[in-house]
Amino acid sequence: MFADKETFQRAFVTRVEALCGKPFAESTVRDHYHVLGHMVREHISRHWIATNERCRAERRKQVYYLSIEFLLGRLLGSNLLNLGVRPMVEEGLRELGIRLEDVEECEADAGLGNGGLGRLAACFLDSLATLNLPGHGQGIRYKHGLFDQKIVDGYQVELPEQWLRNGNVWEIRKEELAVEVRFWGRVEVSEQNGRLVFRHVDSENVMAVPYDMPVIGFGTNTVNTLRLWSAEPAKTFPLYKDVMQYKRETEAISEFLYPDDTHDEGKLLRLKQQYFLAAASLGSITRAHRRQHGSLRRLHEYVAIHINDTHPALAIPELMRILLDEEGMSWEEAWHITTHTIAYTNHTTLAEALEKWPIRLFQPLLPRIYMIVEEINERFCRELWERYPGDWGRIEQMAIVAHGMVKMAHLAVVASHSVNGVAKLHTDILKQREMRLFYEWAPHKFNNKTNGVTHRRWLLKANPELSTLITETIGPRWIREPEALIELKSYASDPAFQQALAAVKQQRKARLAVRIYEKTGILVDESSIFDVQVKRLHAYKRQLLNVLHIMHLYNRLKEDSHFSIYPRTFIFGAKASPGYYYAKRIIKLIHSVADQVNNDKRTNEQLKVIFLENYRVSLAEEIIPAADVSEQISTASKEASGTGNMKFMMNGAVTLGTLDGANVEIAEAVGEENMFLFGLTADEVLRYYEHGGYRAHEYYHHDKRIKQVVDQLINGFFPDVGDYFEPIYDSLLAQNDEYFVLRDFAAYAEAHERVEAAYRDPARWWRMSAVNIAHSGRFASDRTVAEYAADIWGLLPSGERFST
Ligand code: DL6
Repeated sequence: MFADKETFQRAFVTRVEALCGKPFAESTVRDHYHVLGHMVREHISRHWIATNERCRAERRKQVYYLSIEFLLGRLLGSNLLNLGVRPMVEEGLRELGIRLEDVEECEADAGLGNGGLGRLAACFLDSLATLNLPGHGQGIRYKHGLFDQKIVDGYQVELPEQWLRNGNVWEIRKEELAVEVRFWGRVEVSEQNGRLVFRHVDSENVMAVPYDMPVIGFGTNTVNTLRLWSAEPAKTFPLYKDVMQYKRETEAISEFLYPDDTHDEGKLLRLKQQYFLAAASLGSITRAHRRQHGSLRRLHEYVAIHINDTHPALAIPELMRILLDEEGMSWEEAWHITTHTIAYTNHTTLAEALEKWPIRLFQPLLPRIYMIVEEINERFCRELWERYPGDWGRIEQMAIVAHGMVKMAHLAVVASHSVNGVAKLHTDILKQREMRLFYEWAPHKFNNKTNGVTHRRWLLKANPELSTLITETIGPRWIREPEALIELKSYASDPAFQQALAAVKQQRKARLAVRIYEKTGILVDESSIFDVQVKRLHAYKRQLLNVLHIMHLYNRLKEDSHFSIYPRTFIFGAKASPGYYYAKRIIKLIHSVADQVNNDKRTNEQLKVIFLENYRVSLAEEIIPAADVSEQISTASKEASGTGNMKFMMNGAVTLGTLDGANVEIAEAVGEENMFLFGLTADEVLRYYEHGGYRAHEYYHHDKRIKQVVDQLINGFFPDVGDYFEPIYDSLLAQNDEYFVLRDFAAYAEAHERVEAAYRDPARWWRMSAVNIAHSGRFASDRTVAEYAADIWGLLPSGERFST
């Protein structure tokens, strides 16, 4: 049906009428979206079935990537692109009077994630299929993804997200493959033939129903599966509970991504979600394996299970439970299989993000699982005792269960054969600091896999203008082999190429300017420098540093009539977690500064501040291609890797950043002269944390620029906010500026001056931009996934690649 334009058009029109029950002339753009989605699904169904059969027939090893988040975004455009039919469909629709762009806009973003971790999972799925690797995602089919953000008077308001409102054309419900998941109850222990037998009784059961979505590779016949689990009432209701309450509690498990966990009820729900994902995934993985191989004795030879951060770490005791209680294996055999199957990625060193569960919640909810965790802990502590006799301190620090808590990262390290960080610096920090004792205990487990992003979505799809220019310049090889982008380097100083690159950027800036006007009513200068910081709102990411610097520019423009700057448009996009009140205050601050700056005649021709609400994947695809400057300004040592930094460089933005996360490797690749680096290094920051010596007050008192902007937070400069910014002020002074905003302020301001000087020199600027694109191939997720496959999972590719 996608063989050629005419066949496509005929099939499309016939299906619109058949599926929508109305004449083609009366069909709506939503009808077109649904029909096109169905056509894609129908088209790939043969390959989808064949991929599964091939894996079975060839008895190949497969990886299951368990993740609490999959931030997929929209799928129609990327599916058409991966099938190689997008231009043909676009033209076919155009002739029928339909704009593909409008059809794509109909699709809700599948926002089943919060930020980098979830988007990384989505990039990995794309790369796995494209590399013909048998790799499947397993996650939760949240009814509501990450909240929709509305800004009201500058304040964030959260609304429930509704991605399933109009159905999901990509999914297939597979009720027959449901898995029963057990909570609560108690464990009965008996003895049979000299063995202890454990039975989980009086449990409250939940049905995990899978919805499968195809993951289509680019130019291949591989179609992998993303399986999302939905929680539904089991066939047998608990007798002791009100039926409606049971139904509500059950459905709540897959209702929201990240329920508020500031109280016990929310914590319990999160823990339920985590076990639900682990048990449903393991149930289906082991069932399929048993069916094919008769037992689970060689599971680790055919199956790799990757846990994306610690959220799915309950897969460890769940696999042990299956092997011990259902398969009747000895502890030693079960442990061997489990530890050779599971691998773990750490995505953060932030203490507050390292998960711990109180035993008082864990044990009653998951009684058998808790017993297994305790046993793992006891055996591990015994091993440590033999290795480090008498070193109680060390054992206490490494224990999995301690001080009334279950420490999920410890469990994940102990039971995995591989532990990886997501950028060189991050892995080094894990090894030398956060997980030093574990590294000393088992150095062979630790390895680095620097993140990557799929250049198909983030360049080929998001930026067709730049993609065309690249292909015209170096040919199409980069599409298959992103590292071939390096060939662009020889054009970096070529005036004709630079001019074309500048023209492409201009085109995208103009398009974003229109979007900004539509969304905010604010006109921005398309020839100004588009300086962008889009990412989750978090203190360590330092949106505050950016906004304080804007306040400083404003102050200077106001005070010194001779001072002028190259016009700048500062663009922000960020969601703050609903319970993260400090972050919400920063959002309000950005809006207050924007109001001041954008409405002041003295400044608003040189300075504009834009906040684009509801930042999400589809919005990122519009913003990133239009960026000149990519703000990656986290406190060094805090950002595990970052992936936005990679998407921006791929689109020719130049990074203004600290030597943090993958910025370090970007700098190694492009050379420091092709970035604007500033600020404390990770070593310096960590030294301050360890030895003290930083006094924010000194920076406040000695730099009058700093004093002025910090005072403005509380001195009535923003008249309508009362004392709303006082906690920000206090974080900088009373709490001694944990993220070194004031310490890095001067260096940041100076780096901005370097940005301006470079931008005023177009030959230099466009060379920098081109060099960044040329080196971005190394940061494609195809490279990352190939490394995971070879070093961690032991997977081999199979399937065909087509010429595209
Ligand atoms: O690895 C993906 C992504 C990294 O690029 C970010 O640097 C890191 O912050 C993020 N980690 C998380 C986990 N929780 N926290 N914070 O989202 O992972």
